[in-house]
Amino acid sequence: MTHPWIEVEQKFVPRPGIEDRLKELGGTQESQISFRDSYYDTRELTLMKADHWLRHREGSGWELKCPGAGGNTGSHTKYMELTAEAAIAARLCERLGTAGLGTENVSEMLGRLELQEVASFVTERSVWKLVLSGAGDEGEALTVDLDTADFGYAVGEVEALVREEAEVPKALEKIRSLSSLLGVSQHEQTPGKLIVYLQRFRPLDYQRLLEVATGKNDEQEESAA
Ligand code: V4E
Repeated sequence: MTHPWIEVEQKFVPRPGIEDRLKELGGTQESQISFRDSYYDTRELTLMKADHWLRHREGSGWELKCPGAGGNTGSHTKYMELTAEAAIAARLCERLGTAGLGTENVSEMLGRLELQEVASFVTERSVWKLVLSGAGDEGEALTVDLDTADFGYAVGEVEALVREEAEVPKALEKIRSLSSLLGVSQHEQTPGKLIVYLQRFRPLDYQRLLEVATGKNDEQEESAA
């Protein structure tokens, strides 16, 4: 089986003139696309609380993002992206403690696992590709996505997709270099579209996620003490 992709990324607030800056740095606009994402979870947000994000993207299908080895720290994040339905189904059963559903079709599993739509929104995305000169491996471009969600939130993302954990440090280095050239601070922690959607439209769910994140931090601090 092919390894799933590991997505390494840093989000940022797009400043005015960002597209001119991307052009100056040799970037090219690859496409302008629009898609609807619908996120699913149990009523108790069992998946999101465990940092698992199940969505259906119109035109691409099902995707499950889960933490990569070593977890996520600092301003950048690193997630494993599962797109094969059999792999998604197996991970969902593992997380939700069920087995023998008799199907690997994710749409069919929703009802049986009591997964319901938590958020749904359309994104207008401008996709840019850029190869950093002097980075050694000229062939591997970074992607910069400039997104605007239909509920009025704009966010940018510098992203690299790699196959192996060993490739992550280099990807991170490139992301940091490009972010710095774009005037993005290494410490900038910009929320993604879903988090802002929950904050605005499902404040109680947002609060529950925040409590889990804070609880985790407390535990980490306690174990480090
Ligand atoms: C991983 C994750 C979420 C799922 C959405 O991921 P995201 O990268 O925001 O999707 P998108 O559409 O912008 O990019 P694409 O997949 O097309 O490249 S929602 C939240 N997280 C992780 C996370 C977290 N646990 N806590 C906080 C404060 N932010 C993010």
